[in-house]
Amino acid sequence: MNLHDLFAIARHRTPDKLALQFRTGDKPAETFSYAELFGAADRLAAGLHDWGLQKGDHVAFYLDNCPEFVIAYLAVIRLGAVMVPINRRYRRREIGHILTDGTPRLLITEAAQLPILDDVDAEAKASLEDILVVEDLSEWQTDAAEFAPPVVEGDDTALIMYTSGTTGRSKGAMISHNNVLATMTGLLSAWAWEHDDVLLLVLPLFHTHGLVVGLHCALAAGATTLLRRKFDSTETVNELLSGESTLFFAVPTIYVRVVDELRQRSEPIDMSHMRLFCSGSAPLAPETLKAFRDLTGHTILERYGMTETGMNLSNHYAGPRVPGSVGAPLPGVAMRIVNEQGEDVTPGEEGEIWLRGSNVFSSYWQAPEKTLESFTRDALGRRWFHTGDMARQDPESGYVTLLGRQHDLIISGGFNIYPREIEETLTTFAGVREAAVIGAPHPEWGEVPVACLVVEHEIDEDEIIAFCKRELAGFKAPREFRYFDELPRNAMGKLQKHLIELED
Ligand code: MCA
Ligand code: AMP
Repeated sequence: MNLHDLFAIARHRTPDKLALQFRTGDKPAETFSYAELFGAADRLAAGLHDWGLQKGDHVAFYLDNCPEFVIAYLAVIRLGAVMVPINRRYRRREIGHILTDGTPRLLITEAAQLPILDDVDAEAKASLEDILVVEDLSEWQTDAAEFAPPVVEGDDTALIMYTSGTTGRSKGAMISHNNVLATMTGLLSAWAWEHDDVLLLVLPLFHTHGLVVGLHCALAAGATTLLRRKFDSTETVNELLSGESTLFFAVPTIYVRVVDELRQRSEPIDMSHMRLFCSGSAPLAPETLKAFRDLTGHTILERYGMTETGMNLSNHYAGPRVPGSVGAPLPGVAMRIVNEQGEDVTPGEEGEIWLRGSNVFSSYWQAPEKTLESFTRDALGRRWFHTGDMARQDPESGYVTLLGRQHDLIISGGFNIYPREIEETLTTFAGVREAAVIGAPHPEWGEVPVACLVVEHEIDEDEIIAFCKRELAGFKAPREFRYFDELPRNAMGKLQKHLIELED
């Protein structure tokens, strides 16, 4: 079974139903029925096939949310080709790495992003044979009447998603059709998706949260997606109050902003038409959950996922929804919590989460050693994926509380920041001898990067910030700089970040 086999159910059962409505700013909404959306995808698949796109080829997407993103994605996976999404906030260095490592033949983007791509080193773009600019999408589409898509199996790769670069360079997690199907079927049942659900989707489609948890589940359920180019707190609250949607998924930063916006409203807040609000990708502060409940009457359902594994744990839809907890394993997900020796801890004790299930990816693209160190085989030969997330499971309820991460990772507004990558960038700036980047708590973003520097002479902070923003996504630029005579290191010379004191 592949993803299209599942989408085909709604496509053929409810061809005239609204599959996708897209709106940005004041422009009129664009709408696509199931027949129109999949018809457009078929025509593009036929055109891409004529261009020479083969099963297994990689296609990079550098796009904000738009209908063309969805159409192109459906076309690419229809051909058994692989989407390699790139975070739209990424810049020269990050884009260069993904293009170099991911070797896409084709890149799909918007005309407005071409200058950013021009800034990327030519060697990084060596594998690219063409760029599809979505404004010209119709020129790439051909008649699909005679088009016969190749056989795509469940084990074929659908996505390569770049993530977790604890070494400074992110790696591509190869996600198969079966992996995505496992997450979708788990969520469709656990969250009681229905065909008359209407999802307001403001999360970016280049990450699992927006793409798999949002778009895929909606298409598989035969539901409607109200896709927005980006999140805007005023527009989102207006839409949530308008009564059109039933589902809303977001990261905690978005809920913090929605709470602020709701507090400024004088009109009555009626969200009785909403069926479910979910949060994930970063810890939802219990205060945010409570404030949102006081304002709307809805208790946000928190869940826990990962790019490599899709969705893992969730609070139960029918309750209880426990503040600060990510709930219990979703259907089909097996979990262990283990100590440093890889032995199961006694329930209630802290340990690392290990997972297995059809949702778990098989390997990292061209990184066999990283793959090997990310899994452990048990006595029965079953592979368990090491999440790096520390947790404790309540012995009675089975609910899990996440306690932090083993690896050096900052999560800001739901985007991952690998300190090593910023450190490497900072030390190429004239005058910076050493750099350590650590996460500082922040009420809106959750965490923000703070740079601890050893400098050879005074540096201009505005200049170093501008330098970082040219090389990397803006959200990775340090929010603060602290200066040290030396950074704490152990006898082996390894940086001891936990010994760095941020207090003045
Ligand atoms: C934008 N900025 C940020 C972030 N986003 N700073 C810190 N952290 C961020 N996440 C900065 C920009 O650099 C810019 O500053 C300024 O904010 C305004 O940028 P803008 O693009 O207008 O920001 P925004 O649209 O308000 O974005 C905030 C956001 C966005 C909507 C919360 O960050 C977002 O969509 N986050 C969701 C990410 C997500 O979907 N994560 C799921 C991945 P300057 O101009 O100075 O540069 S995790 C996943 O998929 C796993 C599987 C899971 O469990 O879900
Ligand atoms: P990513 O690598 O972008 O897929 O991010 C996955 C990581 O996000 C996980 O390993 C967790 O550390 C974190 N994460 C996801 N959901 C939650 C949550 N509900 N609470 C806390 N952390 C989360």
